[in-house]
Amino acid sequence: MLHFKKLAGATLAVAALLVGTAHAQTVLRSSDTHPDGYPTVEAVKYFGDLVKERTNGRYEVEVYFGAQLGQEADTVEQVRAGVIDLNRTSLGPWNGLIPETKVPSLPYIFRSVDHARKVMNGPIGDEILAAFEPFGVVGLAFYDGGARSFYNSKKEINSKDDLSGMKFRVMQSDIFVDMVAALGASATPMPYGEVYSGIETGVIDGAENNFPSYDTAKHAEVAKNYVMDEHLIVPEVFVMSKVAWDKLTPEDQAIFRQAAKDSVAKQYELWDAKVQESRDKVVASGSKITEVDKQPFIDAMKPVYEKHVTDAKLQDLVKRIQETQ
Ligand code: GTR
Repeated sequence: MLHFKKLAGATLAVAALLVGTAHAQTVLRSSDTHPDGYPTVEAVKYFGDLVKERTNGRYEVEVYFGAQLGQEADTVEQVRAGVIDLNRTSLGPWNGLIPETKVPSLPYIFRSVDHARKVMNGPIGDEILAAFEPFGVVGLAFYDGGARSFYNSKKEINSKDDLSGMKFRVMQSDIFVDMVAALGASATPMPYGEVYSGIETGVIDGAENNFPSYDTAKHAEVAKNYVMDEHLIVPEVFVMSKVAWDKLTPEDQAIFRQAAKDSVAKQYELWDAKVQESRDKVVASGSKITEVDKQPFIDAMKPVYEKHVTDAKLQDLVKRIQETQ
């Protein structure tokens, strides 16, 4: 009897091991600079849920939010090297590497957030996602990053000329440096995580971002003047390291691609709610939001386009985006 029990126990243990092997689970690490609960973080978690469900638990995704794996510019290198498996960033940090990513990062390239969604979630977006592949990453999806506007700790901005001589933090991309210069101000590229103290200590007068970032990174505490010039609508991008991607079967690759596409609608829904929530929150805590005539801002961007839209391929991309209704 004792012998039988032992045998049964051993059989069970072996069976458990086999089941365990059949469901061998790979946990993929994904980076995000934003805190837990932010729409991009939640959209990637949702992607992870879909992947887990559709691969019967063989793959799981863990989101390292709040820049736990580093600032965006560093995580771009890490995902290319396969140190991290997945990454959600702005398109900005990719500009120096992948020419096609420069086009949706141009000031006033999109007429509205809806226009941006239409382009980035359609064939042009897919074309730009495909441009990542030669650089060691697979572009999976674009999320909405809303419109970015300037904010500062010094004064209310009522016209383009009010920006003259002021110092603003930008993301690490030449386009944004040139954009700020074209407006008569000066740009300091620096990591997102340093912006709060940069404003607080007066190293910079302000920065530029959408309402959810202005709110959750607490920039609204130190820079109360927000002007609705909406100079950029830079998409967010979700990518996978080619190192991790190449380990997937073609069937699993299809599951990952589809799950990423399926997470887009979720992100849009969360994003819209967050923009409203953050805007209400910053107003309640004393931020002053001013409207401004955007035309002088738009007119000032000609030299930025001339400098960065240099070859026929990028010119054609600009044209097709502008023509998208
Ligand atoms: C946010 C974006 C982040 C990061 C940040 C920044 O809007 O979601 O990924 O790029 O801006 O300004 O660095």
